[in-house]
Amino acid sequence: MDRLSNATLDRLPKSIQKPRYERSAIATGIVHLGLGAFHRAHQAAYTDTLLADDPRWGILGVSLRSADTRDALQCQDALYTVSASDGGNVQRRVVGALTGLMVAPEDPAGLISRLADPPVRIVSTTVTEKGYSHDPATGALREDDVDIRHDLLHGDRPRTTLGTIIGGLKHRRAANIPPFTVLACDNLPSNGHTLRGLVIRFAELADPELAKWIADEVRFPSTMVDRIVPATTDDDRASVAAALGLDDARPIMTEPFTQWVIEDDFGVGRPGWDQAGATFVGDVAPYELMKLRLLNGAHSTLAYLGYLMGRETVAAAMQEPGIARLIEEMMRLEVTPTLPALPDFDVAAYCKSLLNRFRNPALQHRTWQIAMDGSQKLPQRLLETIRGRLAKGQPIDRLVLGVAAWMRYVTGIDEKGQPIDVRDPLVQRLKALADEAGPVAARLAPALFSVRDVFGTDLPADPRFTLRVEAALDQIFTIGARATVNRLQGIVPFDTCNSDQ
Ligand code: CS2
Repeated sequence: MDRLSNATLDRLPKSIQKPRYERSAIATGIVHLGLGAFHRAHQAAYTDTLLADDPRWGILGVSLRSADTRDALQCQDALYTVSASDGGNVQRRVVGALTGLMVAPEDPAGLISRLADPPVRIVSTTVTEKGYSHDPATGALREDDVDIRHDLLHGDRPRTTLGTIIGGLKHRRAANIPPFTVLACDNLPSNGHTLRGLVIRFAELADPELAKWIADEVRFPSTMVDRIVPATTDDDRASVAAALGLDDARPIMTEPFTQWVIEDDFGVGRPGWDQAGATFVGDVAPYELMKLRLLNGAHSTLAYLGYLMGRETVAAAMQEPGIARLIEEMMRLEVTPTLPALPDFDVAAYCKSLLNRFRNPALQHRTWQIAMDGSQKLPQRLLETIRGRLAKGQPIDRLVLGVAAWMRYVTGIDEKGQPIDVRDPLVQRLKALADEAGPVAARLAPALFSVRDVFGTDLPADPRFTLRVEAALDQIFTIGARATVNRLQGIVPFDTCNSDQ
């Protein structure tokens, strides 16, 4: 079968939307760091919608680690398919917004010079939580990180996202080119503000003059990004090829829902992303908190509990009556009251739509995928909510289940005695603590509380938190995750009903 490419675009079936613009006339106005599926399904799709009216905003997509995505997309002129399904209809479109592809480690100096191109006015990031080289509990720069130390010494060939951004800004300042706007698009609270603090701190260590210039001149708007985009499977590639009549080695499978709320604070111009459905606002913080605590908090809880119950996907985990009820109650009773008011926004309807999105049978979103990098995710997804509730003396019984399930998960052995492939930047430390403690809640919970990067110093000192997590973990060890959740929910398992008869 032929490959999707510029030359084969006109062979696409009519039902498949394709770029309505002349691709060769698109300029590169955005450099995006982190060319994963999420960016391609989200920001690149918004941008694709408006390129016909404004050709200034093509995207140079930069992979930060492996060359796989670049290699695959290169053979298809950086075109790819986005398929959106709610379990019924599938809408497919081919996105053409990528004007170039790079792999950062292959040519870090070349990347810096691209960042200094005058037409580039935005540098955006989806580098995942761990890509910010910061301490997730405090937001502070990890100054002792080996890659940060490397970049402080070798600013011309950076390894980190921060070093790359600073390298580009330094070049622009030296060449008297106005700075680009830095647009953070990861699931971090106040992501723009957080990134600004990290970039400035890094620059202070490297070049205080530059740090001052950045603080005065560079904008870092915050954004709330939302679209569920699971990793693509071979089955997805096969179904896309069948629909297109062409091979696409990097298709995206996602849901119809998409949301992007952006703080309207750009230095040197921005695309009219609102014409493509994004919302520009003065303050993103309430939207970010809502999304992080409701969607992502629920996602992580579903991931750890679901995985422990042997449920491979989020949709399958939602078929556990105990989990579905837990998630609904957690969002309504424990998370929603911690959120700042958003005028004209119906949070109850938002929660309802989240439950439907989690149930979407078309998304093969693996619990294992979401379980990754828990040490970087837990603080903003669950622990901040817990802090807020403890400060008001409110109960946290549902929220602690996700924390306890994470502790059980990082032991690296599941409930059937099988190994778990735990992926986390702290995996060695977590595993060592878990091995030393053994499967005993009274030992494992305190051992993991000592990981300050995750829990800070306040939570481990608050028995209202520690005793509840420990009790939940103890139940998970003794009766298993399913029975623990069901017991909290008062759900009598079917087999117990039978044996009672
Ligand atoms: C997920 C997110 O992998 C994860 O941790 O919770 O990627 C989630 O799917 C997105 O934030 C949805 O917008």
